[in-house]
Amino acid sequence: MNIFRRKSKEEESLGDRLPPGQYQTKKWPVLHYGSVPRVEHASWRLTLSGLVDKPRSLSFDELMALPHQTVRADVHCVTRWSLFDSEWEGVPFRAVAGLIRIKPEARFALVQAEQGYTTNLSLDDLMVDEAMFVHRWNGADLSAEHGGPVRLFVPHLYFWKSAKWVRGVEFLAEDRPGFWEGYGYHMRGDPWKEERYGV
Ligand SMILES: Nc1nc2c(c(=O)[nH]1)N[C@H]1C(S)=C(S)[C@@H](COP(=O)(O)O)O[C@H]1N2
Ligand SMILES: [Mo]
Repeated sequence: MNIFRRKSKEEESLGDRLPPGQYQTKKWPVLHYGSVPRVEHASWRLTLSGLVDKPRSLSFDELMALPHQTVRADVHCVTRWSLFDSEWEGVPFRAVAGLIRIKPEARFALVQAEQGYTTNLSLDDLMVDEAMFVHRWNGADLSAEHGGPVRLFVPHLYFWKSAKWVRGVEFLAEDRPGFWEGYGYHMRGDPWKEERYGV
């Protein structure tokens, strides 16, 4: 039997903005493995390690001193919800990477978060304009539930790559699976190609 569901008028008007297999959610879900860690701004640090000339760690104030940007973007969770049109404010990944000398052989990163959550991305995916460390959403401080004080934000990939409660970036020559990738999620995770599972 061939079952399919016709798109509603509203879904059709979303046109090319909804990646294949996704639906739009109006309310922003909270989704993560484990409990919500409470991280104080004063004790938050971001550690840059691996293939760098000198490892370095940044305080929240040091992050705030870097140039900021606000990006209006859609995000897409692999569990099929997509949230459209919110405003994400933070510091471009590139601005943080500019503080250190990344060795030329580094091509990937393993991003580390509280409670052992990790996710892998290529440096090409992290160096795009919209990739950033986000600390505000729709004009308010990012809540703890959504990864505050600071989360990674890479909207062109499935949202599991946008690590909440981010703590570090390890620069690597070879790609290495993170938490979900180790359970079979895709190493890159492009929602437009439906890279949900597999390499
Ligand atoms: N540290 C951490 N970051 C995480 C996750 C997680 O379990 N732990 N889940 C990811 C997944 S699967 C999604 S969809 C988004 C959800 O972010 P939200 O709760 O702000 O919607 O966070 C991502 N970042
Ligand atoms: Mo997700």
